[in-house]
Amino acid sequence: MTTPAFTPRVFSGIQPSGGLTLGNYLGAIKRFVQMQDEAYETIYCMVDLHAITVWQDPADLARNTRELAAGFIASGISPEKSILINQSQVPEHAQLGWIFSCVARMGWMQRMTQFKDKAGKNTQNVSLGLFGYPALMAADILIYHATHVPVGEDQKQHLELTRDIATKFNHDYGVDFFPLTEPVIEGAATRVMSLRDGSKKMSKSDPSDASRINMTDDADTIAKKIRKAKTDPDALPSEAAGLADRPEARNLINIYAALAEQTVDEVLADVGGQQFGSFKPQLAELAVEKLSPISTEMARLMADPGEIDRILSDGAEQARAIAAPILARTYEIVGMVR
Ligand code: AQP
Repeated sequence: MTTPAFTPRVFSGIQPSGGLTLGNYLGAIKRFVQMQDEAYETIYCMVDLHAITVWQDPADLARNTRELAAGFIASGISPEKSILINQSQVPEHAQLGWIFSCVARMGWMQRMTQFKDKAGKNTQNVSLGLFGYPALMAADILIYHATHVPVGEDQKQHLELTRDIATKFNHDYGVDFFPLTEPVIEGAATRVMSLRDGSKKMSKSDPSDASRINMTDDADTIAKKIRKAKTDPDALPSEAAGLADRPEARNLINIYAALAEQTVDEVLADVGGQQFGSFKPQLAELAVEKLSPISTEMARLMADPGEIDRILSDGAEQARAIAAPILARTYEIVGMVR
């Protein structure tokens, strides 16, 4: 339970480790936009320090950070309503991250499935940062005493770890200082799957570009990727239960439902009985209708990178006004001489 004394505050971030995908948009950004109009302070972040846990070409990292900021704004996040930052401009994230690295236990980190997925068989050769990433993620959230974090399903375990770190810190130091943050995992597409393999998450770093829809894809590319998306030979069912053993069909229906802001049952009431040959063009049309205004606006914003940098610099100043006193109090609790 979140202690009521904490200001309702939302924090969430996305890595500038490639271009934005439809998965990031439906799983995270759409909810970010809604929450900025609810009763929360909202802070949204390009988590560039997380991105370098795997190799990033410096020029690409800078470009992807600005493009991600453009994607946030083009999707409806307003710098007037939300604080928009890149993580490295607010050094308090990394400072609290170190303290949390000393609170988190090796055994906790070893259970993180995202590390296992990303490291694969290569555990000895990946960066130490990739292993420690969830402690920094906990710091990203708790440096603002954030009470709510909208995320896709894949981040649920990291949010549980964030609560474990807050609990252990509060317990070890005998304080009630960090809130137990609530994950917000909602909507029809909390886990958008690869278009090539319904058992794998759609991901910006998947080597196959055909596996994902990028927010910068043009209409023809979107239509082509959807046309080629893996499916099965059966017609679509009329009820959600009929999707149970059909991951690719379920994924395309979930994407349609999330884009159309309908429930899966509402979508199936319309398209149940159709073959993919007739459903896919409808999905492509809807995806282009929803995404092309965003990609057009992203391109417009990217033409003025100085303006994006100004927004991020203003955001960092506002963010530090919240983060610095929380870090100062943390140091005091821990016993650091100031
Ligand atoms: N496929 C997805 N479905 C639903 N939500 C998703 N998110 C990511 N992929 C999907 C949500 O987007 C937010 C930001 O994720 P991230 O970029 O910080 O890290 P990630 O989850 O590792 O995303 P990627 O695209 O898979 O990045 P790479 O390839 O660099 O690892 C999170 O809220 C996440 O849940």
